[in-house]
Amino acid sequence: MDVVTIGETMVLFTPQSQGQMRYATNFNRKFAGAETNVAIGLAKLGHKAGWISRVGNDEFGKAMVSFVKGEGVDVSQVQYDREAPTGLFFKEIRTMQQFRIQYYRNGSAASRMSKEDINENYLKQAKILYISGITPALSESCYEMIVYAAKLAKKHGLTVVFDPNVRRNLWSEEKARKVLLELVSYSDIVLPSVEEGEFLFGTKEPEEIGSEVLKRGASMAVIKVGSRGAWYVTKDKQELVPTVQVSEVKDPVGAGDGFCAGFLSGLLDGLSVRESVARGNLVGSIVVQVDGDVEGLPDREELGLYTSAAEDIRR
Ligand code: KDG
Repeated sequence: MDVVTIGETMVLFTPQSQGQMRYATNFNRKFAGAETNVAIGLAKLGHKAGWISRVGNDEFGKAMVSFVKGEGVDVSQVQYDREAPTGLFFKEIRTMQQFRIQYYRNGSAASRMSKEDINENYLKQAKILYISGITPALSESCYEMIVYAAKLAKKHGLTVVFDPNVRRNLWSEEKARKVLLELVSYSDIVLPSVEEGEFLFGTKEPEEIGSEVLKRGASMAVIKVGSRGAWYVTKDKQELVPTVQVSEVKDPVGAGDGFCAGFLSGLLDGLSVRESVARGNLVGSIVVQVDGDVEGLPDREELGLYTSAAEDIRR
């Protein structure tokens, strides 16, 4: 396994109309969750990715596991929970610039995950553990599980990659900051957006965010600066890697996950940090041009196509 990830994936309902959700009567049903977005992105690029989670023993849970498996991700560590349902969320599209997320995930199957869901033998054969700041916000047992998994990963020499993914609707700011900073201290690579950097460290400057991350023991920070691209900061070097400009953003949700998949794919392929960040930028820019979190994630062949000729038409 190249990358193992742990987290909740939900059924995503997107209204077919724009405006307040109260007027929406028709929805598209998809699946999304930061961790599987990354795992699917990696699998589509030809890497081996595995997902640890719990889903409800319901129709949505079964469809979700089939979907994620169909995208090429190993789901052997996903448990069906008979006591709790699969979580849901809705993406309200007010305008093309304004999206609102409404969760229905309290008490979901995934929120009942605990240390017992982590199989040490499974985890230890991976190269990278990818975790996000969403999972510890789901419950106390999920928090304990993530800390346990990060420590196990360190013990077995995996690279721990952490995206803070601040979700203010899931917990208080105070608790979020405390736990996310704790998780930074267990990580080798931290991937915050500039807004998340400000939330954690009180500065908007990518260089300062990077140095705060490195001070806590990580070897690298990559700070996503929206349409400008991403800054990477290591002990020896730091620079901005500009991104490709897109003419139309259809759905910005999932861009950071696409970035992460592309970036980790680059590292797994042995590219330089700069080249890996550039691949992350490219994947993120493709994802935002398509509705849905995972539907725009490119496969390896397509990625070659995008890097060689943006206007190419295949007939
Ligand atoms: O990064 C995209 C995620 O935010 C979305 O898929 C939903 O996982 C999700 C969450 O918890 O917000």
